[in-house]
This record gives sequence, C-alpha cells and structure tokens, in this order.
Amino acid sequence: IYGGAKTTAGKHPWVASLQIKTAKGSKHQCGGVLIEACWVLTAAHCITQPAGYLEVVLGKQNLEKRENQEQIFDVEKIIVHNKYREKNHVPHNDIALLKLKPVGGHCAVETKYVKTACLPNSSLPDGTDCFIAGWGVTETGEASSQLLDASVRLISQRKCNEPRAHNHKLDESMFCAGNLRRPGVDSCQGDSGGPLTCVVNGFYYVYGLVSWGDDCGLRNKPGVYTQVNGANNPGT
Ligand code: 4AZ
Repeated sequence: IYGGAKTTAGKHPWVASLQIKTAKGSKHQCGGVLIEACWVLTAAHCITQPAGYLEVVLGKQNLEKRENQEQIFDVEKIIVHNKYREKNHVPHNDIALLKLKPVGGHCAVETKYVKTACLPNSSLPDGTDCFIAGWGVTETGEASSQLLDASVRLISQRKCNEPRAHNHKLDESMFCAGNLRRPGVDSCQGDSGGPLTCVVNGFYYVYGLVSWGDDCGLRNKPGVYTQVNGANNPGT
C-alpha cells in the first residue's frame, strides 16, 4: 500500500494472507478476504500453485512473527472464475475462491481479529470513500511486514478508461479507485487479491479485490480492482 498507515489490530479482520509453503516455511504471496468461515476470495492471478502448496493465514497483523490471534488453514479446493483470462498483461475476471480445510470440524472461528466481510448486491456511486488494506510494496519500494490501510475513492469507468488513464483497458469485471488529486495513495504488488471495502450502514462490504495497475502511486494511473458484486454477470 502506497500512502497508507499501520492499521489498528482488528480494524480489517477479514483480511487474509495467502502464503506459499516452502522448505524454509511459508511466504506471503497475496491478500485475500474471508467471506464465510471456510471461504476466502482472492485474485485469480494469485493462484500460481496447486492447493497443496497454499496456506491461508487469518487474524494477522505482523507477517514477521507468530501471533496469538492468527488462524492458519490449508486449502482444500480452488475455484477460479471460468472466464478468468490474461490478455495483453491485463487480467480479466480476476477472482477465485479458496475453500479452507477444516481443523477439528471447523474453519475460521470468529474473534475480535477474525471476522467475515459482507458481499455486496449492488454498486456504489463514484466518489464513494473506501478502504484498501494489505502487506504489499510501499513508497519505500519494499513490502510491509505490518498490515497497512489507506482510503481511496471509487472512480467512474468513463474517467478510468480515458486515454490519459487506462485507455480503454477496463472491462465490466473491473473498476478503478484512487485519488486523482492525491496520486500517492494506491495498492501495489503483494496487495493483490486483498479487499477494497466500503462501509454501508455501518457494515463493511467487499466491493473489490486488488487486481492490477500501471506501476503504483502514479498520477492518472489509479489502481484497478476486480468487481465483486454480480451486477454485471449473467444471472442463473
Ligand atoms: C501488482 O503487480 C500490482 N497500483 C497490484 C496493484 C497495482 C499495481 C500492480 C495497482 O500486483
């Protein structure tokens, strides 16, 4: 996160760290968001390994140390959007579900540090203030060991597809958020898959997932997010 601040513990209790298991231990790869006790949303482009190599860590603040509030799960199943495609380096329908493997008959246990976010049924107006959170690269050029968050505004498709911005690279599975006046606030590498949440009636809804961008924190290049609500998807 560029232009972010360290979050207070339990402010974004749905944020997950998607980690890759290695011989030397597990390494943060992407963000994710808890939407049900056994289900985490992430970006499809984050799935670079089979389920057996992945681990989801909930309730984390500092990635560098073991924390008492953390809850760790293996991944039982991965469901990638059937229309996920990378075209000209742009990921389309960049969304996947991870089913957590229960431990002792249950997955996530709700605590002050671990909770689900709500799923939206509709869109919000442009200019709405929302949050992004993650452990990705900051303006120092390095990833953060502490969970950071920042406030960004939803930007209309029309503005974000203008030539000076993303020049018609966005389709209906994506939207932009940032601050065209304060360009330094953005998501970056390592934040991918993590949530863009907006508060409606006091509840946090996951409207977007960090997906892509043209570098980070650049003027006129706001971050691009996967649209989570099904408003643009065919019905069943
Ligand atoms: C990335 O490389 C990435 N500024 C994520 C988000 C953004 C840019 C790049 C948005 O994963």
